[in-house]
Amino acid sequence: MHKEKGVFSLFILFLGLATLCESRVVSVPAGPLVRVEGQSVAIRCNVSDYQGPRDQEFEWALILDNGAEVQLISTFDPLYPDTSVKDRVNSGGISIKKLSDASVELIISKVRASDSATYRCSTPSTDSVMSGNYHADVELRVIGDTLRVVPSIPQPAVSEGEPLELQCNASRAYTAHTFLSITWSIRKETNTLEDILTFGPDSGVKAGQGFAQRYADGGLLLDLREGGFYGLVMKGVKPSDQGAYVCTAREWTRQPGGGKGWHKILEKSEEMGMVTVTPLAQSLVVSVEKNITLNVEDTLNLTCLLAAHGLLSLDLELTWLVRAVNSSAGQRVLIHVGRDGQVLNGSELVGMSRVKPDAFRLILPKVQRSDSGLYFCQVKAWLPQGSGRWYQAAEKTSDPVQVLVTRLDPEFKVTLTASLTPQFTSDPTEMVCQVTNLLNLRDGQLSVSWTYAMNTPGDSSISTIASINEHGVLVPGEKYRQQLDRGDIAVTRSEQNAFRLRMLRTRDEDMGFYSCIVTAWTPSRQAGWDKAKEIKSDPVTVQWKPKTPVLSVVAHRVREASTGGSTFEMSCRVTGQNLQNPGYSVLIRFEDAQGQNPQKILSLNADSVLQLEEGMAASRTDSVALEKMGQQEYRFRLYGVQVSDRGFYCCEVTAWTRDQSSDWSRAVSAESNKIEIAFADSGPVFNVSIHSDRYRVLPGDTAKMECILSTLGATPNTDDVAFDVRWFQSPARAVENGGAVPLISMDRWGVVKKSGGNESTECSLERTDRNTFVLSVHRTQDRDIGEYYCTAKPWYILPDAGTWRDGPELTSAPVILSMKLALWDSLKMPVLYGVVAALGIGALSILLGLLVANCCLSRNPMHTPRSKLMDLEID
Ligand SMILES: *[C@@H]1O[C@H](CO)[C@@H](O)[C@H](O)[C@H]1NC(C)=O
Ligand SMILES: *[C@@H]1O[C@H](CO)[C@@H](O)[C@H](O)[C@H]1NC(C)=O
Ligand SMILES: *[C@@H]1O[C@H](CO)[C@@H](O)[C@H](O)[C@H]1NC(C)=O
Ligand SMILES: *[C@@H]1O[C@H](CO)[C@@H](O)[C@H](O)[C@H]1NC(C)=O
Ligand SMILES: *[C@@H]1O[C@H](CO)[C@@H](O)[C@H](O)[C@H]1NC(C)=O
Ligand SMILES: *[C@@H]1O[C@H](CO)[C@@H](O)[C@H](O)[C@H]1NC(C)=O
Ligand SMILES: *[C@@H]1O[C@H](CO)[C@@H](O)[C@H](O)[C@H]1NC(C)=O
Ligand SMILES: CC(=O)N[C@H]1CO[C@H](CO)[C@@H](O)[C@@H]1O
Repeated sequence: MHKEKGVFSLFILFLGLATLCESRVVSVPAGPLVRVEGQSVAIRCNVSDYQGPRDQEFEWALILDNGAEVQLISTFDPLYPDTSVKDRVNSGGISIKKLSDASVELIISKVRASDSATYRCSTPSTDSVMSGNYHADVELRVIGDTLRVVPSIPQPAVSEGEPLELQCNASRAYTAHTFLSITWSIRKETNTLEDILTFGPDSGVKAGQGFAQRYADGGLLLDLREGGFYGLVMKGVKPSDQGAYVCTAREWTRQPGGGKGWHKILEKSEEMGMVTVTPLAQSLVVSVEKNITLNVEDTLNLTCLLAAHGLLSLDLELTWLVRAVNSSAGQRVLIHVGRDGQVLNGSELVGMSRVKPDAFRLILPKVQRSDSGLYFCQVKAWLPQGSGRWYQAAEKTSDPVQVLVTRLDPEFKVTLTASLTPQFTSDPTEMVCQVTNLLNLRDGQLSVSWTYAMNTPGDSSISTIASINEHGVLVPGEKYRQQLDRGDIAVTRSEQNAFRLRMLRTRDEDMGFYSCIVTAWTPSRQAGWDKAKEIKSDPVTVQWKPKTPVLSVVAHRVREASTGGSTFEMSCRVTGQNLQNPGYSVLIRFEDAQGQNPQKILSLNADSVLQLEEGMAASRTDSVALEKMGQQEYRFRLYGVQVSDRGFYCCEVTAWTRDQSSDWSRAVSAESNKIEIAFADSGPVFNVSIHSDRYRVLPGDTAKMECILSTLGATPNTDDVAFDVRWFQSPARAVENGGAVPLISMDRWGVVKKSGGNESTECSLERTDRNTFVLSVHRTQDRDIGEYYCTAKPWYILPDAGTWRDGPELTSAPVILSMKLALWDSLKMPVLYGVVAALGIGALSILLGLLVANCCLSRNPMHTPRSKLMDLEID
């Protein structure tokens, strides 16, 4: 009551004031009013604080730019409208509506662009005193409809959890005084349009009712860009977001009166299109890999494979379950891992890991029969919901796989291969027995047994070479014990599951069929071993064509010994076949010309050591040589060939092979063709030559002359040669009668005899060395002048007969001995006569004398012919 009283008293006061200073107020909305062409425009006009009747009249007119007024419409004067607008007024295009006593509305039903102008609302005065304003102006601006909306959805099909982008481009021509808002809406099956979010007309954002929480959680993001691009990103879409999307653009002006309110002047909606959201449950696939049969104590290894759209952005909760095959009991959780990776439930024995983004592996070690069952995995996929909240988007369970745990027998395969096959006798053989695809052996053992059969497999003559039993012990076979002991055969376990048989030297009788038998043993209850499985390999054939070594030797003459004393040379070329790494030894053999008395001369063994054989005379050791010239050639040389060397020579070559033991073993021998040394047996050839130390002696001097004997051709041993030597003189005067006088001789026993000749001649004969016989003529006189020569009769022992035999007598060339004194005497007289004549008859005589002397001096005394010599002697 008190309040009402107060209001009333205020009203009285106000009335009083108004009566005191009353002045009319005509008001229109503050301009400019922006409207879109074709729309209907209503402009209100109020009047207040007036006097007179309550009901007031109004007039609307246009003020043109030049200030002229065009009357539009009036509340009381039907003739008021200007002719230019009469039609529009009459047709109701422009009308005025009385809202109350003191307010009207000017209504232009389809405003035109040309209607842009200043509008004036006037009230005729009903006041006693003109006071206040009687009209008010407002500007109307009519703009074109240029708003364009172009929506697009780049990805109209998305998966649950993925973001959805809604793009809307809005543009318009005029922006002055107008503002834009964009609204994204969705139309679901219910066919009602639900606003998601509105941006504008100020820069505010308003989320629709159903999306406020999502906006608050950050699930809706605005993506605003230049050029009128308005984007909205909806994060983590759900199946409920499926529907038709609509984009609405609205153009606004501010509410008249400068208030905060907005006036919508234009609105355009465009269908963005249908968006389908694939539920995660639809793309999530869970499967477990195949049925498996395991041995007791094996490790169960199962993989749960996942497939889902956007798998990596999911949080996964995984459970492995097992159900007994005969499902009287329910299912049992093996392991349950939460979406944070924490094990929520499960035994410590069970292991699980995410081996790949889409694969979870279950490891269950040491399975027992009771672990048999149907295994499956269950997956729950969680998606973020904003603000750190998650929701379970899907749950899937795989089909079960059957795991059967049982006791399995060992399984394996055996392959036997020959890694070394012999090509020759004595080559090594090696075989490998490989156990592959070995399964289920676990604590078991493998044993191997090697067998040999001479003929085709299946033959009853199979014998065991050796075995390595389940304890790893080598057990030799009956017939092979010795070879195994010697190490000729080795049986080993070379790798984990490979066995090796090696024969160092394969004999011809080792050819045949070899097999290995592998046995798997499992531990028995009584701490022993049970034979679980035995497999025999296919046989391997060891066979080679025994190749007999072949050797051939060809000898040929390199140097012919055509005379005694020359050098003989022979080459032997060796060709070997079917020999492995051979070495050769060479023996030179000799047979005499009759093909008898075979003798060994010289040999070179496989290690190239030279040895003289017994058939070689000690005195001739320097005369023979045997050399290896190349890989397969040998040279034999015999220096100073003698008669006794005549005969046939050949090379005997032996090929040796060497095995691992590095001892040479004889393989094959061959003898070459024979090469003959043959030359005519002329016996030794002797030569005699003479030599004097001086050819002219002074009377009384001793003249020495040497008779030198030499042996040519086949020389007998020096001890087996002797000579009968005789010296002769042909005195200068005796030459004319052709008589030669024997002077002195030495027989082959060394006995010297002066024989005939001039007894007064003093001479001696001595043998200065084996072949030189020196004659010395002492105290030479005229009688000693003349020709000397020697004769020699050689004697030698025939090597085969051993008796002395003489050769033909040899005569040396002559040597002339002359006197120096005789020459000097011959020169004395002419010189003397010359000097006397020179003194007597002068220069001419001297010249003559010189001429004579010259003539005499020009004679060479050495080669004085015998006749001149005699002349001089007479002088
Ligand atoms: C006219 O008066 C009404 C009612 O009092 C008011 O709502 C409106 O804003 C006024 N208009 C103007 C232009 O003053
Ligand atoms: C929207 O505007 C952006 C930027 O101006 C442009 O790249 C895009 O192509 C427009 N989209 C449509 C559907 O016109
Ligand atoms: C696994 O075993 C079950 C039961 O025996 C059988 O129905 C299923 O076909 C098997 N699956 C495969 C992949 O072998
Ligand atoms: C399980 O099996 C996979 C292949 O099938 C293998 O790579 C992996 O090592 C196994 N894991 C174990 C623990 O045996
Ligand atoms: C399931 O039951 C059947 C019949 O009782 C039996 O023959 C079979 O062995 C059982 N299977 C397993 C895995 O226990
Ligand atoms: C684990 O699973 C078993 C049976 O599924 C249940 O009885 C037990 O309560 C679970 N434990 C936890 C910690 O969830
Ligand atoms: C004998 O010896 C001499 C001198 O040494 C020599 O000139 C001559 O040629 C030799 N005769 C023969 C047949 O050898
Ligand atoms: C036997 C002989 O012929 N004697 C002669 C040796 O030489 C002297 C001198 O010349 C002679 O007188 C001998 O008659």
